[in-house]
Amino acid sequence: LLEKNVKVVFVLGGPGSGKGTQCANIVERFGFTHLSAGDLLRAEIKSGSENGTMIQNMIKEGKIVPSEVTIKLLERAMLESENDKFLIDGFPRNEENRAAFENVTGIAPEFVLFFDCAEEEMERRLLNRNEGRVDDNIETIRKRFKVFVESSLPVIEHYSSKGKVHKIDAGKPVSEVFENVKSIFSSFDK
Ligand code: UP5
Ligand code: MG
Repeated sequence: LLEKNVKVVFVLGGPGSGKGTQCANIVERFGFTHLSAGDLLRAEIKSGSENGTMIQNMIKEGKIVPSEVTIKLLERAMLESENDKFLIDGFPRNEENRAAFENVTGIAPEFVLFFDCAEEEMERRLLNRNEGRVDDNIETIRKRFKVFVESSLPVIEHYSSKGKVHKIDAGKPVSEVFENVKSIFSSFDK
């Protein structure tokens, strides 16, 4: 991976803050490859992997899957890709994820996007999504919010202290959020 000279942007924010939605726009406009850690874990469940049941149980409880599992999936996806720039969406989710990724891959992110959104708005979005996700019910949503505040916000604070975080108001309509996202990527590309 180091030989590929890979560039990584972490896309972070609470459940339903719009990470996946905005990543799709960034891919189209800026040529990144989108790697959603949650999507990779859900694909791993579907593939019938030996870890599938464990992953499914953790997602249902809103808990964070052991980092070696997630990192392996991310590494594999980056190695298989022809691209050299990646949006890593929804990872790292805790300090252990963060340290393990940096140790195992040797990669530090170029910067971090933080989609900041009120819980009431995120809850509304998740309850309206209707994609059949096992974690889109009010009990699990509450657990996901708690894990986000307790475990994931410290990761954002870590990168913030290094001056790497671009915080975006994600409570606005999709197109307005993307205007702000665009200005960050445009100045980065130069
Ligand atoms: N929507 C989006 N933007 C909108 C806007 N500006 N205005 C109005 N509506 C908007 O959006 C959610 C919904 O809102 C959609 O219907 C969308 O149309 C609408 P989306 O873009 O999907 O938001 P996103 O932030 O991607 O929400 P998601 O639910 O995917 O976030 P999570 O972080 O909760 O989910 P993820 O898939 O990353 O993780 C799921 C679980 O997997 C975790 O809880 C955990 O158990 C496990 N996991 C790990 O263990 N480790 C990992 O590294 C990653 C995941
Ligand atoms: Mg998502």
